[in-house]
Amino acid sequence: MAERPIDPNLVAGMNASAEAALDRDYEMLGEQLDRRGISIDSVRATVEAFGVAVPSWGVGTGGTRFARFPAGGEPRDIFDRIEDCAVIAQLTRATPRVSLHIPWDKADPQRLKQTASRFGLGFDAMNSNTFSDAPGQARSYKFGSLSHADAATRRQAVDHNLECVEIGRELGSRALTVWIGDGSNFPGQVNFGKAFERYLQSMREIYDALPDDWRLFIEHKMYEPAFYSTVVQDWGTSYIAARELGAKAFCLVDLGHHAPNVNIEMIVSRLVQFGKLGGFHFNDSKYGDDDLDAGSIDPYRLFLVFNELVEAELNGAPDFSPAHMLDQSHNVTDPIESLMLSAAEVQRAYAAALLVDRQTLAACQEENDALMATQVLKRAFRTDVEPILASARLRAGGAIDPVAAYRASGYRRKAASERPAVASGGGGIV
Ligand SMILES: [Mn+2]
Repeated sequence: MAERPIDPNLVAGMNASAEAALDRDYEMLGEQLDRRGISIDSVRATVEAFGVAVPSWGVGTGGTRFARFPAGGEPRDIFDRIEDCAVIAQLTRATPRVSLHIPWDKADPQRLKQTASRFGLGFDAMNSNTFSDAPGQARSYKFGSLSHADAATRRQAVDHNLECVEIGRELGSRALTVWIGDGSNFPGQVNFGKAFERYLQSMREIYDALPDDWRLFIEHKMYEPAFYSTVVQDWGTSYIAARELGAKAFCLVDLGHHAPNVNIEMIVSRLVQFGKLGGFHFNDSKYGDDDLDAGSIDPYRLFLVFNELVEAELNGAPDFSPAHMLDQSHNVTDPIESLMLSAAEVQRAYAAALLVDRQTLAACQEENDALMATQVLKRAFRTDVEPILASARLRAGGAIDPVAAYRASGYRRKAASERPAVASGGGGIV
């Protein structure tokens, strides 16, 4: 039995007092769905099997370019971070894996493995960092890394990614997400073509060293840390790079990395169609471009993305096995609470997308009935699937109300007394 950081008796007691009401809500929703020809139990089973990875860096307090306001009980190292992730997994039962960022999370791989498995957690994609300088590093990434004009700097950045793969192999990870901050702040600063060619060359070296059963994720980002141009600016560039590299390279869609009005669900559809959708970083915009809790601003868009994913699942799309990860930062909330609710938001979008009447939708599309087609989607989106999510959590040993259980547990207060505050006054957004 995995170690549980929150007292299971407390969770069981709170669940017991909420269970009768949940049962009634579940039954009523079940009746409603039954009339629509949907089995609530099968939707719940699908939701139960769904997992989203938690980013290790997400459990610390982030910040903005102005300042960071660290809260009490912040994790001091990767082992504290894993314990915080275990709280999220225990109460939500939706986050079975942790995604590590190197070098921030660098530690003895055996100890990392032991700590994670003590809590019943696994490791998701490894994340490289060549967007900031590590202490003692020979060459600076101030002017880029994989696309840097200087060959020795590119070499160092490639080697760092190879090291991430090596660490990941020991941990049982099967994917590498390559993070870069390469780009320019001024017109003329960088030659676009040369920079992209250098990036591709560096990525080929990383790709060639990848184990056969690994996937390489390329994440596009149009804004920050370079503000005029970024080397992997958009999904088109990401797709070109993934296609150039080969069958193990895929595009990663971070919901925050798009201009306003961009149709993200259509990008998802395109990538699915051509077998290059690697996975997601879920978040929402309006805290930076990509750091707000998933579903905070535009839950309908999150639903529309999952609508495409369910469609792809049902159609048996080729090479379709997207990785689901959260990638957000927390400035004014407790990161554990934010991550628990974000995991639930992602599950909610998935559950609602499973309710779409696809036969009627296809018929509306054939008949050019725009109004009814969009109503089919709205009907699924408007259905309150909370009883399905809560029931899935309860059956899997989680909490009917994860935030209430977390607050009642006093975990943060206890952590604050055990973990001395980390002094920091600078910006800390990632
Ligand atoms: Mn991201």
